[in-house]
Amino acid sequence: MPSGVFGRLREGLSRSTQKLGGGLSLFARRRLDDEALEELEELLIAADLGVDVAAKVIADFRRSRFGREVTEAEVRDALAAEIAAVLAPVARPLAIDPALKPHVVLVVGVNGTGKTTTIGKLALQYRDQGKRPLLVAGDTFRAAAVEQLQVWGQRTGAPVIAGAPGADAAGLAFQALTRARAEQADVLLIDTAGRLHNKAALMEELRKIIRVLRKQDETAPHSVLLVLDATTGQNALEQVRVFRDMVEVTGLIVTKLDGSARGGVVVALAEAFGLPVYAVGVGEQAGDLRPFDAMEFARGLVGG
Ligand SMILES: Nc1nc2c(ncn2[C@@H]2O[C@H](COP(=O)(O)OP(=O)(O)OP(=O)(O)O)[C@@H](O)[C@H]2O)c(=O)[nH]1
Ligand SMILES: [Mg+2]
Repeated sequence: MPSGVFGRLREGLSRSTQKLGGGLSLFARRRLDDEALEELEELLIAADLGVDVAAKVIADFRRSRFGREVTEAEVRDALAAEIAAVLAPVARPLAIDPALKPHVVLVVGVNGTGKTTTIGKLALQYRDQGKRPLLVAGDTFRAAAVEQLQVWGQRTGAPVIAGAPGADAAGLAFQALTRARAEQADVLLIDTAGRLHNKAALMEELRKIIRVLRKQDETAPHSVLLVLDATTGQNALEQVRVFRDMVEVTGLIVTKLDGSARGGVVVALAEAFGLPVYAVGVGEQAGDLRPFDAMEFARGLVGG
């Protein structure tokens, strides 16, 4: 039984692998002909890697190994290397600029993807690094959302700025930035609502938050972090498109990779958008946010 966050990522990815891995075992000592390559391509697509990545990998295999007899290990190794090459350029942590007091991070994403939880996890990491984060409960519509962030504040020792239920999120963000500047906080993490069923209203709210932040600091927000839930599979790609139309997304955090059978979607995201993957979520606890490592992830995905 794998333990710890490494184990959980591997375990989560191993579910993706079962789709891929079961099929890959068919490649034991098999000649890579057209039929085999076609099967392999279908496997990659079924594992959520996306049509483009699948086509690219197959083209490479065709060039380098066509007609040869390959072992399962050889296919896995080659596949891991191909996937790691797609992932490597996007494996970039969220760099907090120490010259900014504060570095403003706006956190966006669809309902339930893990925005609030991710803010809590980030707050813990910053506290552990000796930084001073400040959290803003910008999802003001639900009292439960405010309370949830307050619990994370207590857990991590990070102050939380919250308003009355129904308070104006932009006004709250403005106040929070004033306080963060006065207190020389290192990071201001702004939680937001993810009500995508009213896209126009959400876009207006996010844009208003950004507008008022810029009244105090025209370079804010310094990062716009889109949180995606890996279990939604290919739908995550559509969410990136929608949010990129609303705000200037600077990077992604992909959550729920501990329980997901769809880790392959991270590869599709990397290929489609090239946005940095700042970190990955592998559980519900404060310590369950991991740096994104291209080779480790690729290995986990192909298994073996
Ligand atoms: N297994 C697992 N669960 C997670 C992870 N991240 C978040 N969750 C859970 O997903 C659920 C939703 O997380 P939230 O942080 O409330 O998501 P949110 O985006 O803030 O949701 P809204 O505020 O409703 O928009 C919670 O039950 C979290 O504990 C993760 O990496 N792995
Ligand atoms: Mg939330």
